[in-house]
Amino acid sequence: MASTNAIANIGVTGLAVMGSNIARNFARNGYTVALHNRSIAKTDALLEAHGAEGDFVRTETIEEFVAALEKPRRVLIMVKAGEPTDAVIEELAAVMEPGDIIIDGGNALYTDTIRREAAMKARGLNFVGAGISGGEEGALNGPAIMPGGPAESYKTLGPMFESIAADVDGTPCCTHIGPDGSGHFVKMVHNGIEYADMQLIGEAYHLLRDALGFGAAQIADVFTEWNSGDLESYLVEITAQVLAQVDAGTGEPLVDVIVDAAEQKGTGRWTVKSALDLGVPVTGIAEAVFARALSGSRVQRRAAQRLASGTLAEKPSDTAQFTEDIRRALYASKIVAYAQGFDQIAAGSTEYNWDLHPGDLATIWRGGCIIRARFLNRIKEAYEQDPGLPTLILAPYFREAIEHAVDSWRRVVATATMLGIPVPAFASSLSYYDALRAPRLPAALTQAQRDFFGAHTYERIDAAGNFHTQWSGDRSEVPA
Ligand code: NBP
Repeated sequence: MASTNAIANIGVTGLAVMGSNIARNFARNGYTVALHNRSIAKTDALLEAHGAEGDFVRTETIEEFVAALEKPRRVLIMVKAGEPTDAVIEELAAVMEPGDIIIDGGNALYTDTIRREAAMKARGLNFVGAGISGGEEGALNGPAIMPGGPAESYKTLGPMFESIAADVDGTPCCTHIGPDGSGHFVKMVHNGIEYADMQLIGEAYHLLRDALGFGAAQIADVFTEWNSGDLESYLVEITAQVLAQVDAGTGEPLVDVIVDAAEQKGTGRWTVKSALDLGVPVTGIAEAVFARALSGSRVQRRAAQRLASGTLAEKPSDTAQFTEDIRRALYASKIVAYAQGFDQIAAGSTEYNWDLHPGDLATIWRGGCIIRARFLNRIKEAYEQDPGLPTLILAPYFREAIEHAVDSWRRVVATATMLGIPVPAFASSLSYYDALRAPRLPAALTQAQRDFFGAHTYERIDAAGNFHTQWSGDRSEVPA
């Protein structure tokens, strides 16, 4: 029911697909929701289609919108990230009062959120950057929500967010993440992991198609079967559905008539840039971002199509065994991608003094969000057993899972290479694993080279301190 004089519990501004669905979700959960959009048409369209779902307050101007809210006022911004978000924050801040709460639920870059939080704090306002995952369906029926910002704000916002979030076994997929930009930071890494997960699934599909010659419908059946085991997840489930979809126009599998150039909106790229700054090797995520860019390099791809392949191997003869090898390689690579993502979260937490709890993230990512998966229960348990785990790969469950998979993983990467099928994420994840467990890396040589041309010094394995070899002199070693 639309009414004009209700005192709203929360306001939502930005009523495109995400904002509308979140507003409806709040209303369905018993909250009175003030509605605002830059252009009134979206507000009216929402009220006309769904006004009967709960109590909404229609407003046209920002002043009217803010006046419709109970105090402390809570406004959720769901507009396009970047400049539009800054513009809306400024408009709101001009009319809001100390103690009011502005929440940005868009996909903001976490450094923007840190900046905005500081600016709003200086004006006496509480600013909450909240990562929201789950796409439009999640927004309506229960997303995973990652709110950062002042702990004080979570006291009033927490119960509201928790009531609209997804829940798994009675636990809401929402918790206070930490100060300022931490909510958007973990949402960014979540999206980076999503990129890696999707790339790994893509490589598995590519191998089933080109190494084993399976058609889309047959591959759909493989993914359906995989979804009943360790790989059970939203992404594997929808992969099976997508592969089973037939194009109405041609009668071909839909996937075969879609242009093979993947696009991106930027959160994967942000994750990799941040990881570079933090010095965390997120190789799986980086390969996924580069793989999308390569797929979109249409000019180079067209020009390169006749390049030599070298002598290719025969396709695997044992179809069932190779299918199982791919499943295991996918699982092992996925463990690596998540381990790397959690390493980045730990590094971000240290860098910004956020005191993040990785087990909490695994808990809230079990439902509502795009990377929801059975496997997150295992991550949650791993951090419960050892909160100081140096890497997820060392948790007993994951260590065992990788040991069980490692021969298959090597066969898959070797076979793909011999068949000329690109598997950048499978291969780099395996190399990462091999590098982590290597007793000696070639980095000793790198250090010697750096000392040779730049006198950058090195440490010795048998003495404390730094040393330099006088390369252009008598080549004797001196303490640095
Ligand atoms: P969009 O990202 O497409 O943004 C459209 C909304 O922004 C409209 O309400 C539009 O108003 C408003 N807007 C723009 Br554009 N410029 C504005 C300005 N200068 N001042 C005021 N309003 C302005 O909407 P969305 O896809 O619903 O996503 C909303 C947010 O949620 C984004 O930050 C997005 O990254 C994030 N997100 C999206 C998803 C998803 O699956 N789509 C998932 C998770 C998070 P108008 O109607 O007047 O043009």
